[in-house]
Amino acid sequence: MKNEVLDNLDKLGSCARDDFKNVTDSKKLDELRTKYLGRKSALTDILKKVKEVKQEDRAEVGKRANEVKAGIESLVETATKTIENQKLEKNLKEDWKDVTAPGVRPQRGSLHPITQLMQKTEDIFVNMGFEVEMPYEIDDDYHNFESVNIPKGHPARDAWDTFWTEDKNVLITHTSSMQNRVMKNKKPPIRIIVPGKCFRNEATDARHEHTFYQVEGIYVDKGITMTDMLGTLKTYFEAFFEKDIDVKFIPDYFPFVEPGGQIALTCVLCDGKGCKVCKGSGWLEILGCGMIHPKVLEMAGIDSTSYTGFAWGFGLERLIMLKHNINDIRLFHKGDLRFIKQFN
Ligand code: FA5
Repeated sequence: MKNEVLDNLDKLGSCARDDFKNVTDSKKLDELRTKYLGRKSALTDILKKVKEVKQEDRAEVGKRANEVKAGIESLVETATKTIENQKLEKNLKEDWKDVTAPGVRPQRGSLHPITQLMQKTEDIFVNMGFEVEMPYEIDDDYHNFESVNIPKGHPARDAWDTFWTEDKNVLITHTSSMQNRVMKNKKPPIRIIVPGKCFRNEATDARHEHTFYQVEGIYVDKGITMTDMLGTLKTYFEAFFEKDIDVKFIPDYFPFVEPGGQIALTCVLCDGKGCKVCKGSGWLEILGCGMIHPKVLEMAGIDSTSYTGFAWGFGLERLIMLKHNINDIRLFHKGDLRFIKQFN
C-alpha cells in the first residue's frame, strides 16, 4: 500500500507540473486549482488512503504527500503571478499615454475670415523678407498726422474722419501711423508690414466700416524705385488671389508720398473683361501707395539724399470681399453665423 500511495503521489506531482505549464488565463488556473487542491481532488483521495498505510510507513508517506501538496500550491502561486504580470503588461501597452506629448486642442469653431486672410497676407510678405510690426490702436496726433507730413490745419486731415479721445489722442485712422516709428527704430534696409485695426468716423455702407483692417508696407534702402513697389505688390496680389494679375499705377495725392497714387489690379472677378464691380473698366483701384516723401524720411532721421523707399496701405476687408465675392463689408462684424460658417 505504501508504494502504491507514493507512486500515485509522484504521478500526481508530475501531472500537475505538466498541466500548469500551459496555464494562460485565470479561468484555466481556477479549473486546475480545483482539480489538484479541491475537496474532490485526486490529492484528497490519495490522502484518504494514507490511513490504510501501515503505522510505521505513515510518517514517510505523510511527508511525501505534504511535499506534493506544497509543490502544487507553489505551481498555483507562480501561475497566478504570471497571469497578473501578463495582464499588467497588456494594460500598460493598450492604455499607454505619453504625458509629455503636446495636447490636442478640441475643435471649437474656426478662425474668422479676416484672421485667416491676415495670416495668409503675413505669410506672403514674410516669405518676401518683410518683418511684421503691430500698430498702437490709440496713438498721438504726431504719429497719425504730423510725422506723415499732415501738420495741424492741413486740408488733408479732412480726408480722415477721426475719433479723438478726451486727452487728444486718436484712434488711428491708418496704419501709416507707424511709418515714423518703424523708420526711426530700424536701420535700412527696412522691410516691414504693419497689419492693424483702423477707425474712422464713417457713415457706414456696403464698402465702408468704422472699424476695418489695413496692411501698411514700408521698404527703405539705397536705390529703391517705383518698379520695386509694383513688383512687390504684384507678387503679393498673385499669391493672395492665386492667379495671374496685372497692376498699374494711377497718380493720386497723399501728403506722405511723392509721387503718390493708387494701385489698380486687373479685376479679379471678370479677369479684366469688364463687369459690374469694375464698372466695365477691367481694373480695380485697390490701395494707396507711393515713394516716401523726403520730408517723412528726414523726420524719421533717414538721409533722403542717400535713401529712398516706398510705402503702401490697403484695406484687408476689401480684398477679402473680392476674393470671396462678398457684397457688403458690414457682414464681417455682424456676428451672423451663417456668414462666418462658410469660412470653416
Ligand atoms: C490711407 O489710409 C493711406 N494711409 C494709405 C497709404 C499708405 C498711401 C502709404 C500711401 C502710402 P486711404 O484712406 O485711401 O489711404 O485708405 C487705404 C485703404 O483702406 C483703402 O483703399 C481701403 O481699402 C481701406 N479703407 C479706407 N477707409 C475704409 C473704410 N471706411 N472701410 C473699409 N476700408 C477702408
